[in-house]
Amino acid sequence: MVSERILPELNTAEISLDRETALVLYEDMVLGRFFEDKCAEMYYRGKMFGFVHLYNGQEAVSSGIIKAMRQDEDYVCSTYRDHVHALSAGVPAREVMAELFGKETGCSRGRGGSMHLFSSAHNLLGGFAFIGEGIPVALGAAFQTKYRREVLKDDGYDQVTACFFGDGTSNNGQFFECLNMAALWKLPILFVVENNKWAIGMAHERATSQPEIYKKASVFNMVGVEVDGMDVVAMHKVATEAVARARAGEGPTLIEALTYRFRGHSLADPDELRSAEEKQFWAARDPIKKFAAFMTEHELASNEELKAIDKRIQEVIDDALAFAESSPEPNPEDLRKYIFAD
Ligand SMILES: Cc1ncc(C[n+]2csc(CCOP(=O)(O)OP(=O)(O)O)c2C)c(N)n1
Ligand SMILES: [Mg+2]
Repeated sequence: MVSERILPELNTAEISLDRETALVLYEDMVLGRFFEDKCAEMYYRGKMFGFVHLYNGQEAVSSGIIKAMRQDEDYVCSTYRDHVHALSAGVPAREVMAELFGKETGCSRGRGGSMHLFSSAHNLLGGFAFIGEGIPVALGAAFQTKYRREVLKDDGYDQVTACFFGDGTSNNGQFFECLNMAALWKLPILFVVENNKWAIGMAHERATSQPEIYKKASVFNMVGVEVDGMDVVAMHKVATEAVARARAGEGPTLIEALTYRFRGHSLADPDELRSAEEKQFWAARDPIKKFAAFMTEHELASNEELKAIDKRIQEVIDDALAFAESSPEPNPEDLRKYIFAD
């Protein structure tokens, strides 16, 4: 029997989730899942190239956090596992898919690919191939918000930044340096660690002296919380509280989401290091199935309504694929375009 670190079930009697929010969360998680499944299909059919890191299993983290924020106003900073964060932040599936095909219509004009999604329109600060690279960038976004508000006295700036990264990345120096600065300056930022137990083939407990990452917040006098990353209701609740704290000028939060990736590290990974038992344990906690059951149980939606959403989202994905495939390649004459700001 595997012994897994999980949290007690959320007491749903304490939760009041309205139908509108629930539908947003469900739809966003399904969008993420179907998008990634389509990527896997395209990759294995030889139509998509390069490194592709999928997010299956972790959807509750992206949807729960980002849907508690203001779309296009707040900032989202991702990693190389960035497709679903981009979708939750409002980047159209067409633009994300086209980017993965290296097309001119992609959100990074086809120059970035899977690990470098970017959208100024949706305040997506980027996907980053180097681990921990996004943390100082997110810190900078949070700093400029606070600087404009408090030093330049512009009340229009009250944005919150969400910075996502993995358990393995939390052992890197940027994590500690940026936590210190964020706490010192009370920056409006959420550090969201997606603890999926593995950093490629390195088990989390083998790589860190204190596996309970949220506890690392305390040495910086920061709020640290652990949350069930397979439960979108729990994620959304924690995110709503952290966003309110950040927006009120009360500073950052370190959120450790206990989650799991259902596929290998990347689509090139044969995924032979994790035991079948462990994979089965987490597969049984599928966040989408769990939330679908929650919604029907609490009469937030019927099974038929959920099926209709699934069908509609599949059409969005099919449309995104057709768009990506029929879009033009970047013009070789534009090779030097977008290297520097105009
Ligand atoms: C600075 C740097 N060092 C090493 C790597 C190689 N690398 C790519 S992913 C990864 C593991 C990251 O694991 P984690 O932070 O847990 O994120 P996950 O892949 O689980 O989402 C490493 C070491 C890298 N990309 N950048
Ligand atoms: Mg990890």
